[in-house]
Formats: sequence, structure tokens, C-alpha cells
Amino acid sequence: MSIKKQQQEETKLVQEALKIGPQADRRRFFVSAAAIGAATAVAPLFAGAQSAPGAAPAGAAPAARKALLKNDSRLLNIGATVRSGNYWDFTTYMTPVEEFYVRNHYPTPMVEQKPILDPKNWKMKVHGNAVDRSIDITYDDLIKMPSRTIIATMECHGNGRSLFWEQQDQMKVAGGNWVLGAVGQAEWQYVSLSHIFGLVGLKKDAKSALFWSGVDGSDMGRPMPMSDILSRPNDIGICYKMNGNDLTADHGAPVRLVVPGWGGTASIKWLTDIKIDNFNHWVRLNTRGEAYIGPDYQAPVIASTDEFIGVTPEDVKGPMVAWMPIKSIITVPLVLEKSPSIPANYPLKRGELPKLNAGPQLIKGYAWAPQYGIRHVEYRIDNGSWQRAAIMQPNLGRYTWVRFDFPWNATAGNHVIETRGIDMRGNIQPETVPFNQLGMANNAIVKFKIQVV
Ligand SMILES: Nc1nc2c(c(=O)[nH]1)N[C@H]1C(S)=C(S)[C@@H](COP(=O)(O)O)O[C@H]1N2
Ligand SMILES: [Mo]
Repeated sequence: MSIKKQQQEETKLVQEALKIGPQADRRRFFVSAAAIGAATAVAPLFAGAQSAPGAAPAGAAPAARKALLKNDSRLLNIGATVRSGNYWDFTTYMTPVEEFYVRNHYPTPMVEQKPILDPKNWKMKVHGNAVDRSIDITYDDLIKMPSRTIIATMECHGNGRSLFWEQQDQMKVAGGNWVLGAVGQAEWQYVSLSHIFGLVGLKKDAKSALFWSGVDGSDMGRPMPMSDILSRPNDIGICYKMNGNDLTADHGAPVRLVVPGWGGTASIKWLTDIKIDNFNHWVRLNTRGEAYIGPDYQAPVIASTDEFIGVTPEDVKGPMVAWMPIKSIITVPLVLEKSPSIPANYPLKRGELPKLNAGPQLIKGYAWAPQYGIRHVEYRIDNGSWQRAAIMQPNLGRYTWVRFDFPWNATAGNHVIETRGIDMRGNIQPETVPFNQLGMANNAIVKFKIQVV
């Protein structure tokens, strides 16, 4: 199938899917979307039934089980509980669940050890001093509530951390060796926070909502300021389906939060509790675990009424990471020279350049800017002038990424390709980003080195 034809097919499928609502038909849509990916070398992705939410694979002895359940043969191994997408192989608009990155701070919790993960037992408390009444919501209650679907990227704050080492010589940045594949796009089905707020009754002084799991690890939860939630309460929600199927164990089954456009940490998996208060909450994931800490960032102001859970005021050193910034990548593996470590199954050895044949080539990529949406993508080769790339359909709005491409007549030798996204407000992806200790949210223009042979 020609690329043009492929794009048209895919656009049609997405449009159909958007019309038909969350019935069984959606599965057909994602099967077909995967089949289109297969035409460009993606293995069949939806073969075999998915296991029930939270269920262990048949016969797995609890002691011997792996930290993650997903078959990870098509993922990059970043650490025991962390897998990146192989972004250089991405072709599809929707990321199949099997190719979607997993970022766990602890092993995926299993229903055998954590009975609350069984949909029969699951319930979530919504409480706090800024709601009129506390409620418990069961899984059955949840799936009967009016739901919405949204197609949105999810990106880990740590995505692109290797750029601090590779492109900015900031070797003091510490953290896992994410290259550029801690991002994916899925369709999330959820009950909106506006609906939940309607059930509990929000008081006017509600200041912060703390979304808590505590199932995989005792410190797993993260707050969001109410002002950020109330600017788009229909877009954030309590999610139980991803790409038309029940959430899988690794992605938070049976229920997770989804905050489109914010770094993945906001989207707490294995969600069990929401506490809405008239003061701020401080936990590991909005302080020393996930924040912009460095000379260019100011520590947030804390108040005496704030709640500290597992952290102290001294841990509040920089602003929490929220919106993911404009970013663009091409589907070429980044050359890793200076990174402290290289994932064992990375397709390039240290310092090795990816090879491409001389002649006419179509370079493809992805760009996203969830706060305002992508308007243009530009590219340049060997420091030449910036030119506009073609944006493929579909382009479904601010929360979705776009795929783009541009032709290149590749000549023998080493080359550098750069791309930059421009959002609807005219903001341009930056050349560099300020140092931050934890290596959060590096969206500097990437220099992709390629050896043409
Ligand atoms: N309970 C819990 N929720 C969590 C995490 C976690 O370790 N535990 N990791 C967070 C981080 S850092 C990211 S990037 C996203 C990743 O979601 P995914 O694994 O479904 O891709 O989940 C977030 N939610
Ligand atoms: Mo993350």
C-alpha cells in the first residue's frame, strides 16, 4: 500500500472510531489500525486474548513472576520495571498496548497479593475537607457512570533524559536512561472528574486533589492543584480502558487516572483514593522524585497548613513537572556516546551511527505539544535552512501527536538531521533547555546523526 493510501485508510478508521462510541466495534478499529502498522513491518499485535485486569499469566508462581507482565520483546529495557517504546520502529498513529512504554517505580502489583485489584473488590474513596460528602465508588458503579473517550499521548517526564548527557554535556543529571521512546498515544476511556465532583460536591476553597494508589508502593500518589484540574475537568478522568480494552496489569488495572498532556507521573495507576483538601499536598512524586530542581528554577512556596506525606519541607526544592513541552522526533535511533549506560537491547553500540542507503529517502517522525497543539514541524539538514515538513492526517487536536515526513536525497557521508515543532501559539521547540538535576522534560531540538552509505 502506498503511504498516501495508508494515511487515507487510517484517517477513515479514526473518523469511524470516533463516531461509533465505546462498543465492541472499537476492538475492530484497533485491530485494523494495527494491521495498517503491520504493512510497514510491525508484527501482529492483538493476537491472543488479553488477560483479565490484574490477572497473572496462567501457572505463574508468585515467587517466580517477572516484575512486568507484558511481553516486552518489542520494547527497550531501561530497568527492571521500566520499558521504553522502540520509537525508531513507530509507524502507527495509535500505539498498540504491547508497544506502549511502561514506567513503574515498583513491580506491577498482582491481584494475588493485592485483592483490591480484582474488579470485584476494587473501590475508590473520594474524600477530604473540601468535599461536601465522602463516597466510595466500586468498579461496577464506575463502569455504569457516563464515560468519555479521548485520544491523547502520554509521555514520561524523564523522556529525553539522555539528551542532557548526549547534547548538553550535563553529566550531573541523574536518572534512568530514557532515550526518546517513553511516549505513546492511546485512546483512554474514563469517567471525567467533573462527574466525580458532581457526586461529592466541591467546596469553594478546594485547593489540591491528591490521587493515591499505595498499592504498588506506599509512596505512590501525586497531587494536582485544583486550579489546573478545573481548567479542564472533562478532559481528566478515572480511566478503565485503553485502546478499547480493559487496562492491562502493567498499565494500572483495573483503574488509573489519566491526565492528558501532563507528564505521565500525574496519571496514577492502580488508583484507590482521591483526597480533595483546602491545602496543598507534598509527596515524593511532586518533590524530590519528579520536579525541576536546578539553578534556573525556584522552589514553590509552602504553607504551614500543607500536608507532607513521606517527605519534609526540605524536599520541596523545585516546581512539579506538569505540561509536557513541544517535542519532535524522527524514527531514527539516537547515537549514544556519552550516556552513563546503554540499554542492553539498544539497536546501536556506543558511538555507532545508524546507517541509511544513499538516494531518495522519506524521513518520518512524530511531533506533539499537548498544551496548545502542533501547528507546524520544520526540519533542517546539516545546519541548512529550516524547511516545513508535511503533516499527515489524522491530526485530532492539542492532545494528539502528529506524524510528519519530508523527502531527503541522502548522499554518502555523515549527516545531522534536526526537527522542531511549532505550536498553535507560535512557540518553537528550543535549542537547549536549562539544567535540572533529575533530567526532567528535555525537549531540546534533537540532533540525529546518520551515516549514509
Ligand atoms: N501507582 C503508580 N502510578 C504510576 C507510576 C507508578 O510507578 N505507580 N508511574 C507513573 C509514571 S512516572 C508514568 S510515566 C506513568 C506511566 O504509565 P504507563 O506505565 O502506563 O505507560 O504512570 C505513572 N503512574
Ligand atoms: Mo514518568
